[in-house]
Amino acid sequence: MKKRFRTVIGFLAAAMAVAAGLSACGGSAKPHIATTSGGKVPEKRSAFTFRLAETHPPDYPTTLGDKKFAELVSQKSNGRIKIDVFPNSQLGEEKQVLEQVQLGAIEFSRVSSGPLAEFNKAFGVFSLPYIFDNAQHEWNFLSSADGNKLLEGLSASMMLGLAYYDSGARHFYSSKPLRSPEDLKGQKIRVQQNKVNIALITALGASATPLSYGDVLGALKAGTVEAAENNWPSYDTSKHFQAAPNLILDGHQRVPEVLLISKVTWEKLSPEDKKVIKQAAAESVDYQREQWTSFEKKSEQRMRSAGVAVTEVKDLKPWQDAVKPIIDSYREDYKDVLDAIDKARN
Ligand code: GTR
Repeated sequence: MKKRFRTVIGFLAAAMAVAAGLSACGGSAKPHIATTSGGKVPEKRSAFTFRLAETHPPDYPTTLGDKKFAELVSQKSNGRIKIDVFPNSQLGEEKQVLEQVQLGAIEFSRVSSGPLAEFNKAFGVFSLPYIFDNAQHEWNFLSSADGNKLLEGLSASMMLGLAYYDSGARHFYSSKPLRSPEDLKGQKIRVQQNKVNIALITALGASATPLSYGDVLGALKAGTVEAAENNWPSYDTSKHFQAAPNLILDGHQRVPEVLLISKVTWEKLSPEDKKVIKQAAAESVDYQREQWTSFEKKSEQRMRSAGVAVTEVKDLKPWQDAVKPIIDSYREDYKDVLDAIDKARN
């Protein structure tokens, strides 16, 4: 009887410890709990273990940025905070991951501003075509107070933006030859899931099919879409080039990547841990951008030697003219941020 009573008490104590641990670090974090068998908790054990969802493969530049971030968080917290990076969409496609992040079920993620725009409208500005002249212009804006304001604004969507990562420029590619904007007319083109993209494709006289990233290769192979668009590294690692081997270097968008944390998790962290996370995120950016630059070059080389038909665009004017109605129709909605982007021009 006595023994049974002790077991029940032991069980209750363990359950309370789990509950206390969970409430201290967010719903899905896995706290380490002292054993009741008298064993000591090794000093190096993490207090928190969080998950970070990533779409791309382990060697992709965003994943390398995530890993650098996780490593810096571990260092700065003396191993108290552990972040496990899950690449290859193991935790779901970006839209589903963002829903989980809002609930606090996934604590961290790196996503593209493209799908993020359906959760926080401000991020739709990055899907507008040709708003940045080049990478320098884009980064002038992203590193400015106005760029940071967008990250902070994610708080209204139950997340907090920690940093931007590089994603270069996006170009159209198709199973059919592409030499001018006219060639896109009538094609079914896969886009990242947001409204601005649908308007953009419509303005080009084509038909937009919003799909999750993971569904694009199958759709291109099956012919349910004929074309898509992305940067060199995604075109390469997703193997979209196998089904859509004609690429035109129109550079219609520069859609930054965002590293973010669930607001549910954020609010449970101490001020000291919040600082660690913010600093680690900021410090991981240079590394991610270096990885981006070298991977982008390698991907381009790989694609050219794989026999992709690449069309250079000498004059962007016909492209910019074709999509101008989009900018005009969204100018009011994004007035402040578009003004800030104009100001960030060199
Ligand atoms: C990539 C981006 C991914 C994903 C993908 C897409 O450039 O890094 O996160 O959003 O584009 O087109 O879905």
